[in-house]
Amino acid sequence: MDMNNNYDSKNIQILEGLEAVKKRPGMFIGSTGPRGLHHLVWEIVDNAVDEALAGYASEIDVEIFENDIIRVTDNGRGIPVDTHRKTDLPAVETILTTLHAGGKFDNDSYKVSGGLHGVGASVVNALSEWLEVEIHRDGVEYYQRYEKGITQCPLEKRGTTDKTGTSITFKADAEVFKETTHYDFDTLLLRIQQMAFLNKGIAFTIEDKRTPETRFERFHYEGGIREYVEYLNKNKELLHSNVIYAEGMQDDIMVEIAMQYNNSFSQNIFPFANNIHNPEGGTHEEGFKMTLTRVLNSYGRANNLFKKDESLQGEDTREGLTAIISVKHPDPQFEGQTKAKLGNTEVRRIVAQVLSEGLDRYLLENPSDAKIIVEKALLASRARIAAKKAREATRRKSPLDGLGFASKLADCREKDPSKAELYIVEGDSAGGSAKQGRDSGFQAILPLRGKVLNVEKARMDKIVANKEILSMIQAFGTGIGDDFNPDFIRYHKIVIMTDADVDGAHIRTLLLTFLFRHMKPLIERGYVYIAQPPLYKLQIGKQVDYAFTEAEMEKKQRALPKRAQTQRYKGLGEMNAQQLWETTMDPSQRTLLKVTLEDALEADRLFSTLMGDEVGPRKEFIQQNAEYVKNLDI
Ligand code: 28G
Repeated sequence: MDMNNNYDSKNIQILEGLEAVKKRPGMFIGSTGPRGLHHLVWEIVDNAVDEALAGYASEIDVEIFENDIIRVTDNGRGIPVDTHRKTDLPAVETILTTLHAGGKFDNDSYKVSGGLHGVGASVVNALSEWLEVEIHRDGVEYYQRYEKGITQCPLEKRGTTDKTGTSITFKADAEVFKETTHYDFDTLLLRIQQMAFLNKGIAFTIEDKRTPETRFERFHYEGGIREYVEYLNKNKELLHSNVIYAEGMQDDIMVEIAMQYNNSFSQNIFPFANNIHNPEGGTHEEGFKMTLTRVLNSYGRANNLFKKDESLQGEDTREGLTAIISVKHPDPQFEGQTKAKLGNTEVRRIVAQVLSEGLDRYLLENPSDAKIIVEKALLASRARIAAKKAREATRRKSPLDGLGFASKLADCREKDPSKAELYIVEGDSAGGSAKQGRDSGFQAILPLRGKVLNVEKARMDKIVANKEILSMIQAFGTGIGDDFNPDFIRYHKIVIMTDADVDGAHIRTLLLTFLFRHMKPLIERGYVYIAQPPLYKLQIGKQVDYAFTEAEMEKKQRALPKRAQTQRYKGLGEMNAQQLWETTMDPSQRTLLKVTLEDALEADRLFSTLMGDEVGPRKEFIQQNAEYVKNLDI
């Protein structure tokens, strides 16, 4: 009787939980778009990672089957199957059907991989058309199936086994994920590789079995984040060959830091908490920056490397630095919806201690590296002071235009940034057509004439001396460097319009590199776009149509009653003003590609590959330009 009551109330609780998830899936997994869909995989993988971090699993396999069915397998202990006294259900069924079962039913382990939402396997189950779990434990193989989170059969013994572990197979519910149930292999692959870097020793595999030509990758890094830093620095010229590494544990909080300088001018510091990247930083990054500045200053002073009155500012010590800070915390507090920032205040002090000890020791044991690092920071410091003087000087030249020279900007009448667009156009002739063709009410045109500087190879003093870059800064209204303020932007659409050839791709990359390195918030806010001019014109008499790819051109050609005359545009300059407007600028007809940088780490690798010293990878990129836009646009 008592048992029955309990069983019924348990059942009701399960159904209520399921209803809540199905009613508002976004509350649990962020969205029902592609992100939310991929999130299902991460929820399950996170549980496997927890089992591995607890020391019981060494291998995690992810498979994608036809119809976008996902299977995740680990070789851990297997989810327990014993019947829970209160619920009368096997532990595995409780975990897979009860909301937040993790928190309620076990307080034995601390979960390290919180996941973005950390909602647990029951949410994945509720949002799956079906889900099957297979457990190998104590010599027995167990199996259970669920549909939309509802148990289909009692936990079943299927035979004996000499393995242990858990395997979960599921198919996302297309009624929930209405937009798409397609998994992007590269998205899964990148995150799995990242997990492998962040959790040393765990072997991950990923296999795509959806098409006959299957893809398979294995990631296993005994060096963990040390190897991550090496990977990120791969196409860069290193200032010292060793990766500096420090680790430590305090109050159950684990801290790992890996860092290495290269000869570039950009800083790449990537902080993680519980395997989640925190693009807005937080206390771990603060502790790191603060300590790096303090340690390098005291080393420089103690070893007489500074001229008198000289000292390093924080930014000087980060020029050319690639660093990973990884914190694992039993109770991480994040700020902001997307866990962009870590808030736990005690972490600042612990990171500071770990880095201070590790870096002091490294500098002491490697005096020649130490000297190179401090001198790099000193150069940065001197350049920073010179750049400031240069900026002030150019500003003083003309009280009228802020930057001291006449730009070729043809502005629009609209002053409300949310309604205004700026087209950055390659070359004077295309600039001319764009000026004639545009709607000057809300479209401004900035033609670029000279060479855009490769900011990957220049310090701020040189950057602010480049005319093309100056006209952009002036047109944007945001300022640059210390003065940069994205709130002053004058256009919410900045559209890069270049020729569809190799030179055009190169200029576009130079522009994007500048925006990525020095105006990243504009990209993050979604203000940066790439125009898509057509590649072909089809014409029969007075009738004109356009095609954006060769395939589209051929398709259109086949659909026509007679053969159209085709023209391949080699550059924007070949289009007249009217054509440019119709195909590329008219908001009701054009396609714009929005530039997004969800994965800043990959973007950085991409830009340093493209714009760095190594010629091989860059050449390859220019040949595979289409792929590049896809990469930026994930
Ligand atoms: C394959 C896809 C995802 C998992 C385990 C192993 C245990 C476990 C998972 O326990 C909490 C604690 C004990 C009931 C723990 C096994 C202790 C002893 C586990 C996974 C509740 C859950 N033996 N492996 N959960 N327990 N792998 N992979 O989900 O009391 S989840």
